[in-house]
Amino acid sequence: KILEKQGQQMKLEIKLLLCGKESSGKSTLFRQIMNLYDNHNDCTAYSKIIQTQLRQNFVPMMQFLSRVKADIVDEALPLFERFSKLKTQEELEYFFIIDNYEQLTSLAASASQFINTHSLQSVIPWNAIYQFQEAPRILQPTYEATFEDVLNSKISLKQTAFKVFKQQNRFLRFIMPSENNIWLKYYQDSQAIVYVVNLDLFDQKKDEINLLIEQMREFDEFINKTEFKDCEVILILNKVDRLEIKLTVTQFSTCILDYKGNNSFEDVSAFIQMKFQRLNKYRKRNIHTIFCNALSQQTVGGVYKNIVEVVLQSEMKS
Ligand SMILES: Nc1nc2c(ncn2[C@@H]2O[C@H](COP(=O)(O)OP(=O)(O)OP(=O)(O)O)[C@@H](O)[C@H]2O)c(=O)[nH]1
Ligand SMILES: [Mg+2]
Repeated sequence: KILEKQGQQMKLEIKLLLCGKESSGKSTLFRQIMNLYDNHNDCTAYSKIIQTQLRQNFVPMMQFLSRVKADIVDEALPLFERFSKLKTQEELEYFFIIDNYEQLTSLAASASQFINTHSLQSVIPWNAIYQFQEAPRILQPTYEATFEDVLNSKISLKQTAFKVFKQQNRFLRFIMPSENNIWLKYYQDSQAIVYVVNLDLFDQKKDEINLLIEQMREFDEFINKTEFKDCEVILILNKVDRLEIKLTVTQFSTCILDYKGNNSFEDVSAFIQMKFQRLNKYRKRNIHTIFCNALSQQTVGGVYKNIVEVVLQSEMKS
């Protein structure tokens, strides 16, 4: 009977692949969806990890601030000389949580303020800024991570690669393909690909290649595999909040050389959307584009509804 039930569920199941470059926001998106539709919440388990991330960010943050000649660093130098001499995990913990709590939290506050007043939000990773702003809370010995903290930190999902959501008598199964492709056989009969792109990378390069262009190339290569020719493709252009902030200080056309338009968010985002859409090699299926800020619960709620609509409609067609 159980087997029969499982068999029926398999037939009612819709497989979605959740893909995209590392740090594009797959886990964040997934966490939000779980929180909205599955009441899933495991935040306090991450308290220690988040504290450790913040401690580890202190030194690079100070090095960065000293490069941009922030005077708050001078005051902090004696503190960091002592810090660099620490060796064991206990020493570190003691240093951060008990010994220098007052000094470190006031330093974090000055650093956050400096970042804001000098419009440096676009050059520092978002999770570092967030944790610095929240330092007085995070550095407390009794700190318990909130959902907000987990979303805004860089924490991978471990065991959730096969999460199923029930939707109008159907089951949506989200699958995150692993890098070494051992699941390739399993995910070949997927109905949809949810592909997450990190817009925050448009002004960055690796080996002389712009990282937005690089994501277009990877997207092209992935979605145009023959085994996916009948798959719906849902393209999530994520981190729009970062794109918007960066466009206030960076000219898009200096990063993407074939862009000839103005620097408004509307024109730039329309251009990016058009570039990705054009990569579709199979006319029979569509690329559905959704702009997203995965940190916003409301936005992700809309994105999820959109995804459900696309897959259920494509089911009716076939
Ligand atoms: N500002 C901003 N940050 C985001 C957004 N989505 C995700 N992030 C942040 O980006 C970082 C990476 O997000 P993850 O969800 O861990 O990325 P991932 O795709 O799962 O990365 P891997 O597991 O390494 O493949 C985290 O620090 C998130 O807080 C967004 O829309 N806006
Ligand atoms: Mg992840």
